[in-house]
Amino acid sequence: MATTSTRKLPNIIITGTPGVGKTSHCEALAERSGLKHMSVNQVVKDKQCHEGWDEEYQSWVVDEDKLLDAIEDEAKQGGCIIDWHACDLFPQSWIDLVVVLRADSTTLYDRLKARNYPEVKLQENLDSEIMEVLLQEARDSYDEEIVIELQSNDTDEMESNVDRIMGWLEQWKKDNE
Ligand code: DAT
Repeated sequence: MATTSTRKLPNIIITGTPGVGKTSHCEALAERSGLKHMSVNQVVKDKQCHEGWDEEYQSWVVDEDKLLDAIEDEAKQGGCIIDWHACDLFPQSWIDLVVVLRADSTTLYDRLKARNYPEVKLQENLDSEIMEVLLQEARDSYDEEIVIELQSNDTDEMESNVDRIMGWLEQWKKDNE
């Protein structure tokens, strides 16, 4: 059962396939809202919440228990914008809004190619986006009314997404005064 009783500010997850625009959205949102951008990637690296480096995927193998321990205090305080390409590990009771960003395949392909992703990782991520894996994970893990899907193909969409989340935040503050 979710409870916001200990939080004066909400916690928001910004999730989606790598390259959809999570970091860009989190940075813009953090600047406008004053909430903290919690880059899980950075936490994993800084606090060593991993079991080593996966050469094939060129990424850390995350130790989820360590990660949750590392962010628990901050998350319980509230006011975090959690930036991560998975969302099912965070306890429901911590989370007030889950934003799943989406991008068209061609747009995503170009973004991942520009990052020099290994072919196997690029293809898996494109498949995952097409199959709506992250959207389904969000819907399976949280109440449907807190999960929103937003398109992130260009800057106009990003601006309107940030406006929309800011609107949601103002309403949350009023409702939780
Ligand atoms: P993620 O954190 O999901 O991996 P990102 O924020 O690093 O994604 O974005 C990847 C690249 O795509 C980066 O060069 C910024 C660009 N991008 C992302 N979303 C965008 C949008 N809505 N409009 C324009 N560029 C965008």
